[in-house]
Amino acid sequence: MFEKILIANRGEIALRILRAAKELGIATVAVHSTADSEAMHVKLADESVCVGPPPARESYLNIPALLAACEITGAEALHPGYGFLSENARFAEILAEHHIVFVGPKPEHIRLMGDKIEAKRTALRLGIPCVPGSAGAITDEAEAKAAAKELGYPVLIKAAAGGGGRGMKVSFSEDDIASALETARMEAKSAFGDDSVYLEKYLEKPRHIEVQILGDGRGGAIHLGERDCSLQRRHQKVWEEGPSPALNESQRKEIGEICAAAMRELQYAGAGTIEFLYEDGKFYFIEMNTRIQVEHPVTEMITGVDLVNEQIKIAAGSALTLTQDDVIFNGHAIECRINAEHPATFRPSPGLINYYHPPGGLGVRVDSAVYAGYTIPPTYDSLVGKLIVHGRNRNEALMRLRRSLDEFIIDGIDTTIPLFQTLVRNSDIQNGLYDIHWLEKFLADGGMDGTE
Ligand code: MV4
Repeated sequence: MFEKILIANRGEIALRILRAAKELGIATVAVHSTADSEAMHVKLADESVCVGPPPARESYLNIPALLAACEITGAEALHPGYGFLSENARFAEILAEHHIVFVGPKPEHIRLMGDKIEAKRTALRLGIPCVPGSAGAITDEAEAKAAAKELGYPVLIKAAAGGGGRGMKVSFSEDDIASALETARMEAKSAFGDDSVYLEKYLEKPRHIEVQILGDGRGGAIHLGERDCSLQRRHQKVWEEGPSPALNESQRKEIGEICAAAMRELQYAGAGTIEFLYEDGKFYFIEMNTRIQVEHPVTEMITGVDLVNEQIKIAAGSALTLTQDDVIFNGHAIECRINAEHPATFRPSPGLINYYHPPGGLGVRVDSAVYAGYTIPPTYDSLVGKLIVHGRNRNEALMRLRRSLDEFIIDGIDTTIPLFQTLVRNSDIQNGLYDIHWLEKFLADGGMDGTE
């Protein structure tokens, strides 16, 4: 096992990684920008290194500074968390060249899944069901028209370098496909520097369901069930839960086993998430994330498996010690992403937290790096913390969520807690009846009016 690990991240995920490292007896190195000198991850780490000024590009994304921090402290491994450099294949290669272990998949798999056309081609080859679409990149209008005619409208044009919804355009008929293609290419070029696009049948009312997997890089792989992340706003997940209210036991087992078998074939190493759209009882692969995700605690609560601990052991070269039969699904978990934003307008609200009182009790987990007296800088994302509740069934989890939200006090800034207090009392949410458009419709219909 490693003796020392560097955590190339900030906020709640830096703390999450620190906790896993400490439990494994590994010394921790925090890195931080000058905006984060007072951050909790810096206070809790054994050592810390300042890697640059506030902009992420000059600090948390500053590869030479991170290499120097490893060198100075003697860290043998680096955990990237999520965001920042977590899905940068070149960074993983550079670390390897410097004999530092990247806690994550092989660079070839990061690169493969970063190209959405290649990812889909691979998924098809591995027997994962995909959204019907063009076989590869679409280069001109004639090709787009032919593919769309074959699929039937509406179709969706997506950026090969995309993900997260940027560079996506729906086309409803032959009349608008040329302009959709043009716009998608332009957006893809400016967002990713790559104007390659592909085409898919547009699914109108799907849910977003993702399968958590772990692979050991030598042909061992298991799945840890699914999370339903349909409740989102502007491609930002808001509420995640597992198991999905839409699936039954046999569907869960079937899609999980397909994913695990694919990862064994790929010899995938580390934690990964295979994302699907789910509509009318069928799964459609859209992309794969090759990192630990924000919502990983949902899976930890229902399986009892420490995913970050597993990531570190795999990176150190261990074979998986868990078998599929060791993964026992227990009850239901819900995560709410609490942001420093106004609950109705979503206007960012950085600033000083005067008073902080997190909820507790049975089945309640709070992953956060804030404290009373801490000032949230305006520089990074607005996640203040995650409230995760667990119950023996979905109803118990909902009851626990309701009372935890009512207990949670964060004074001095606006947070999205009131949004969740409204959602947990909504009958569609209580009945699990929602798709990827539900939350935006709810907000547009004035669901949070009166909170302004
Ligand atoms: C789709 C889709 C409908 N049909 N693909 C958005 C982000 C990107 N990762 C994939 N996305 C979508 N792909 C087809 N063929 C609808 C979306 C989509 C979406 C997906 C998941 C969660 C929220 C979403 C919100 C809007 C659109």
